[in-house]
Amino acid sequence: MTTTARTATISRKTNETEIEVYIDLDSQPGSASQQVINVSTGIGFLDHMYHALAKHGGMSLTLLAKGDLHIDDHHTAEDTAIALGTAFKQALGEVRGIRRYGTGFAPLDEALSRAVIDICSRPYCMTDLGIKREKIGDLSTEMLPHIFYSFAMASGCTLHIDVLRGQNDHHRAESAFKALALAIRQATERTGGNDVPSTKGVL
Ligand SMILES: [Mn+2]
Repeated sequence: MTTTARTATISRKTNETEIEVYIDLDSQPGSASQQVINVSTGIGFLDHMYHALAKHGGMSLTLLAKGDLHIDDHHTAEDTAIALGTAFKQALGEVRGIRRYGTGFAPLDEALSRAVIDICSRPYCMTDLGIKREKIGDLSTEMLPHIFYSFAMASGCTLHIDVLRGQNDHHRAESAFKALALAIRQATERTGGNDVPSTKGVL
């Protein structure tokens, strides 16, 4: 059975940010496509999170952003999440022949997160991250739930992301992104069939 490449290239430019994204959903170790990750948003901790998402999600990802960081990190964090969600949706194409649901649990030392995704064209996002610090590096922690929300809205996925425990806020955030990566990897896995995974017959 031949499989089509699941890749997308997005350019997104506003007065606040200029973003280029290339994504390949099928760069798991052992696949024909070598995994290449190049993330540069101008916000170091955000780069670290997107890099972890791509790495453990089995994706290749180029995400280059130039945002109005002289104002603050808000537009850059939000718009990169929108661009990433848009590219993810475009790369997946019609929701057909994939598992649709995915669950990921990722520990990072004392922290443990759970992410559940439904690739369903019904965008929704619930998060409980329990992060106390105002910033991690140059990223405002209030942007963390907003990044997941923006990704969910743009990709058309339902997300539930909970940090179940953890003392260190860097660990809490990173385990949440890694859990989402594992959930995405499971949900996007090809079933080998070509059915639409819904009783409605369309997603
Ligand atoms: Mn880290």
